[in-house]
Amino acid sequence: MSVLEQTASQKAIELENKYGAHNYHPLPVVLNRGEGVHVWDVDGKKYYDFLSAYSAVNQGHCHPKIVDAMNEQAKTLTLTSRAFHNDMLGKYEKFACEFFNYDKLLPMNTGAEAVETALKICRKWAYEKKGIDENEAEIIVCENNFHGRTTTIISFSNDPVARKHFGPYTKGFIKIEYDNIEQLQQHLESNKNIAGFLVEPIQGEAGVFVPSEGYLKKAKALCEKHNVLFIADEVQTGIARTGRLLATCGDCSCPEKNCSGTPDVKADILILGKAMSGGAYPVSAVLANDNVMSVIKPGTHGSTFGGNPVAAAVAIAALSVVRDENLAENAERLGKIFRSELNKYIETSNIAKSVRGKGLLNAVLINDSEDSDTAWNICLKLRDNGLLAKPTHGNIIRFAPPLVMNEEQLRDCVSIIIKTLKEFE
Ligand code: IF1
Repeated sequence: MSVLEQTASQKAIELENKYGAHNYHPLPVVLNRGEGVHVWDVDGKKYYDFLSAYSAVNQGHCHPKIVDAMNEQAKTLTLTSRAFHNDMLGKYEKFACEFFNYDKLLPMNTGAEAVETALKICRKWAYEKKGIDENEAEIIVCENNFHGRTTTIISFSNDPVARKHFGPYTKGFIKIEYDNIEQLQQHLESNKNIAGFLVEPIQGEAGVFVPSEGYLKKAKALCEKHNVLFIADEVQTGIARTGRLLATCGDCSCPEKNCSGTPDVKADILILGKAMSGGAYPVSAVLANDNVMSVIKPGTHGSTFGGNPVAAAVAIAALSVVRDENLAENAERLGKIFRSELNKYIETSNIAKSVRGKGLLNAVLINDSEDSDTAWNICLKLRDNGLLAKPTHGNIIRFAPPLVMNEEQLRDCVSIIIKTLKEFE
């Protein structure tokens, strides 16, 4: 087909294929506009976004308060590096520390960088505070984890595609089964070199696995008992996604007037990313109290863009939106409606096996083998029907809309999802 005959979508996809590394297999749709819970493709077709850029756009696409904050700062001062002070970093650090109730914040940019930072802080604390012998520290992680794609992080992944031919791998990690408190206990009781336990409060990429009631609380208590740092990776589950400000819902300065549950745990190291900026800018952060963060001294860690003035302004605006628009409460309420309506359909469905999740982080298990392309084909049909979602693994489709969605829109989406699933019955 000549370039002239190509559609705008085909042209855009062809450019990516020709000039871009092929490190993704996107759904064939080319977007060029986002607003709130909607995105539009280059042909002007409107969609509900049910992925939210993997929970980075919790506040909705192009939230005016976040975009305005970004624009104002971008016209004033974008980057000083940390070689000098600026008037935005301290304000952001204070705002976020009070928001999540921690003494200190170390600003980074991506989720993986924040995870790496947390691992470094944990190891340094182990040697300098706990007294573990140098280079002997071990950090416990969970099978089927997803914490990013750096060499160290994929070293403790068990996803063969994410690991293959990226060795040699970083040592010092022990893998245990997710949601298995006995295994955690065994390792903590038998190994004096354990420095930390890194865990996703809900395993997102693995397929939205919600652990048993009380798992996180028991894990935190075991870590306390054995002087091990509990490290919560809330890059995907944090910032109101699961119906609470944090899935771990520590005793943070939760904006909820009446939080829906009793706080489970307060992580020793909290890792945030994605929706820290509402998807407008790369912002991630590691929060901890002074007893842990004090191991970080000048020269021990850094980043050119970490905590830059634009990131600072964007993050303050993004977190303010979460608080002022009660996004956690909204996610909690709409998530219950979503799972209730899907469960009613599932009772009589032969294509959908189950729905699980918390708040507006949910997934539907498709009744087909893991290696089938049914989930992918369902997502293609959802796209045709005006809703964008993507399978996580094989036969699991993640459904995670922006948290600014209202009940009418959610019910409209539920009917699109059920109508589409019925086409595969
Ligand atoms: C991809 C997955 C989601 C994360 C948790 C750290 C990071 C992520 C819990 C790293 C990032 C993204 C990465 C993106 C797809 C997406 C993803 F499918 F990969 F696993 F959301 F589930 N901790 N998750 O979920 O943050 O460095 O990306 O800012 O790499 O394909 P990042």
